[in-house]
Amino acid sequence: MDHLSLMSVAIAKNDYVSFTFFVGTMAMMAAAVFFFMELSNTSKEWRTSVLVSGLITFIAAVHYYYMREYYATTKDSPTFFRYVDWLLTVPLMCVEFYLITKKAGGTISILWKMILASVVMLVTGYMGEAGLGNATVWGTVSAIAYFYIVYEVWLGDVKKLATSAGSAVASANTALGWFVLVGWAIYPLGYLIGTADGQWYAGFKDIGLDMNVIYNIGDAVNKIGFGLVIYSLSRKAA
Ligand SMILES: *C/C=C(C)/C=C/C=C(C)/C=C/C1=C(C)CCCC1(C)C
Repeated sequence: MDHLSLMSVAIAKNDYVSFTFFVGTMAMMAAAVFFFMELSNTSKEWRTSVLVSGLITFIAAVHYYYMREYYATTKDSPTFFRYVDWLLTVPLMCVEFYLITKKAGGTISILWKMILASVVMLVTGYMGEAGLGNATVWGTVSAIAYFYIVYEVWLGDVKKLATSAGSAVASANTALGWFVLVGWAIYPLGYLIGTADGQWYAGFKDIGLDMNVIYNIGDAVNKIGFGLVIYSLSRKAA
């Protein structure tokens, strides 16, 4: 059999983009159901955090459903859906940092700084990917905003608050910090591949690296993994 038939859509065996869109849709759906179902046996103080994990994966599941369809019919990157998804889910991840540090005095102003930085990171990334100007320039601006978020989580206000909250919160912040430092760094790699035409590193595309596959792996790691860290914190610190 050459194809996996799926409604009207077929996935060729070596079509990793379609395959990861499909698996991504299922994984996000399953994760959302899991987080929502676990709400009823989550202690009250952690319920909002687990709820937000459910929302992040639910929003992603809906976008993956459309991205899969868009790619299957056009064979184009679903850049618009991708960035709408991120514009909704990345600020919600900033809300997670706020929620876990709130007990140690986390403020709305820190939350807004994080959200603002994430919006700058994503809007400039969209400009670069959509071809609205120089991709290297937009990518650089986006990376500066990204490093600001890394700074906040590892050395700035978020870090200080998490440390003063002690044990469980501090270790959760460190775990989430690794997602931001390593997990989120997957995305600029996808961006470089996606905007590689005419650049010195264009050859990386020839060895089979694909922007959408990289983004899909990044989303699975960061949305589901991040949610599971929050979930396990909610069990330990109950
Ligand atoms: C669930 C979605 C997540 C966690 C998305 C995160 C996206 C990024 C960290 C994107 C970062 C980018 C750069 C740092 C530079 C190039 C452009 C971007 C937008 C891909």
